[in-house]
Amino acid sequence: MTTLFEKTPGWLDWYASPSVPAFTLPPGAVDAHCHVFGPGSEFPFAPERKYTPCDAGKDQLFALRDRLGVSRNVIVQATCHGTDNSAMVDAVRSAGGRARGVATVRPDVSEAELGRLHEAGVRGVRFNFLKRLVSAAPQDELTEIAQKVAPLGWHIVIYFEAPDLPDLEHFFASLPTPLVVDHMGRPDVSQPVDGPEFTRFLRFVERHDVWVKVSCPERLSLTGPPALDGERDAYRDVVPFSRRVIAEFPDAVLWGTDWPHPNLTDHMPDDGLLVDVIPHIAVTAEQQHRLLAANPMRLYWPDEAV
Ligand code: 0GY
Repeated sequence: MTTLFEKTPGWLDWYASPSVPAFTLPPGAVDAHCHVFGPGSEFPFAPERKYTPCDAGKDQLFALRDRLGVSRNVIVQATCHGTDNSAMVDAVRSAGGRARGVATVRPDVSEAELGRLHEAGVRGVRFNFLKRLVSAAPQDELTEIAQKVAPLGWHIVIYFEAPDLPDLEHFFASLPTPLVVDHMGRPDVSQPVDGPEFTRFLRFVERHDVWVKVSCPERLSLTGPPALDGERDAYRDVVPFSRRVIAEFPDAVLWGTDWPHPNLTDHMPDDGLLVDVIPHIAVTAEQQHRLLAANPMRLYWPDEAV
């Protein structure tokens, strides 16, 4: 039976014809944060989801990968699929070793299931603290999950907003795995880059030795994409934040497109433009190599680290 889903009203679909970036990605570049949505007819969206997206399947993701000049993907379970990881796992398995996955699991997940996910290429789980995306899971349940995945050498991806860090930091510090923060901990970029909120985040990164994705300028920006057609200097207000993280922690940063960009409401980014932000935030060839290739390879493909 084909399942038909109606998109959340106002849903913005991914950008159909992204430009070819002006910036050439270095060899072996990894898009370390992207998702697949369905397709819903094959991989139905979860009943508990907070949004219903458009379809954005593995073939479309791989086409984007090739168009941008990306070599590998890390596919992060999207909340619209709940704890059913089958669309993500199918995409990872189909990538012929060129993808890894980050799953969402329940505390009662079995060792056998974790073993299957590992064999498919999953290397982490995601804990999401955004109330608009998930119903809050009790911390003891998350701790149970963390204890189950730690022996596999997995990490935990944490997604939270900057004002919530003070309440969450103690819990994060208790987790027994490496941590990877989505979207720089979602700073408010109208605040100064050396203001108290972002400085607190950077000291958290330093204290706990966490990885940071310098992703999602399109989600964080207040100035938005370029106003002029043909202008490629996008999301300027986010640049100082990303640049500071990369300068302070060049060996702990990752980059990703966030394709197909769930829940954007004012515009859908041209993924080619997102690539063109990179030389503004990683300003030397050495920083670019670490951000795009050396760091993600060390975390997700340690046997092939470059
Ligand atoms: C992101 C951000 C968002 C959504 C999800 O899994 C998701 O639904 O990650 C968001 O709405 O901020 O990382 O893609």
